[in-house]
Amino acid sequence: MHSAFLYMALVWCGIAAAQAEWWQSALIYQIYPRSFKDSNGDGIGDLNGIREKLDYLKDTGVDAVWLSPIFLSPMYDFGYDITDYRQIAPEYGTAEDFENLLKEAKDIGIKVILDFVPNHTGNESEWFMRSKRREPGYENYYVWADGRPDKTTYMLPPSNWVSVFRKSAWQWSPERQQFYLHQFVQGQPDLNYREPRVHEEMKDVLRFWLQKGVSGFRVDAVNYMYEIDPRDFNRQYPDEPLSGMTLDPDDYGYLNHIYTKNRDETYQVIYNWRELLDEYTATEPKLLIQKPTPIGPCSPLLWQRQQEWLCAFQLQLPQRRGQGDHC
Ligand SMILES: [Ca+2]
Ligand SMILES: [Ca+2]
Repeated sequence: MHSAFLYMALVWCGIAAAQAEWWQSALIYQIYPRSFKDSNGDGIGDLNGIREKLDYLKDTGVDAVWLSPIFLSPMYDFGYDITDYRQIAPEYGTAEDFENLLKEAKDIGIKVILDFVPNHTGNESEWFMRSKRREPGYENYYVWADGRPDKTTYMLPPSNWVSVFRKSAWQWSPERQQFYLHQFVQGQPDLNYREPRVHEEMKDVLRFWLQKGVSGFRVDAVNYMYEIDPRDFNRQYPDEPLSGMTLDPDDYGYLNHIYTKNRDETYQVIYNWRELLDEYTATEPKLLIQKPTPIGPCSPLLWQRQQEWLCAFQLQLPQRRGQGDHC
């Protein structure tokens, strides 16, 4: 999930901490790189364009910039379908351009936060290609399932699950002869967080960017990471119940999403990521933040260690005139 507009988020925290963290008084400005500033005249905003505007951002009072995805992507979903989590999209620049942006931002006291998209990759990802081919070690990187048989040989989707962007959340792979799950667009296969290797891969991604010196991550669609465990349902994915809210079976609101979002297993993953980020706090505490959340349609959360607990803080978003709750 993402918002297509830019906005400023004023971070606040209602818990009295022994020492205030930097984000408790920070002005964080979201930048969608494609539309922010084009530095080379090709019509596409880019990293050098952001770098050129750093002084302006500083003058505006910005303490940190959160960059919407800057990674290699076919752009089926505005860059949230990522082919390679470590590679900069060429239209945005190079790895060196990012290093220069990060350095110059730090030099003038602006922190850089990256978008982190853990629920799915793009379908051009090498991981997905390998998983489609059932390469050893990659077989279970994604949520794969056999189809349900009907009266003919035609295979029906494994369950009635509906994508956030309408129609079945399952897509047939002729190569693998199974369906894969995509909670968002077809080109965004869901990673399988019941596969331990996926956890390690994603932690390596976080380490890669932390070692470069980013100040944290905004986590995308975190409450979609886990689906129900099919081992609890005879190794099948069960249908979700009808919501009664609409008669359109292709509409996401047609079902109550009791098996596809807000699963309790998610919290342990967040704990693990928070621990990982805390290994990189020698120079500054790192930010881990998300929106929207299971507890409300417009309640961004910020996770930090508070003694032994993982605390959630609501952030307050200024609303544009005439606009209701919009995440
Ligand atoms: Ca450009
Ligand atoms: Ca998922």
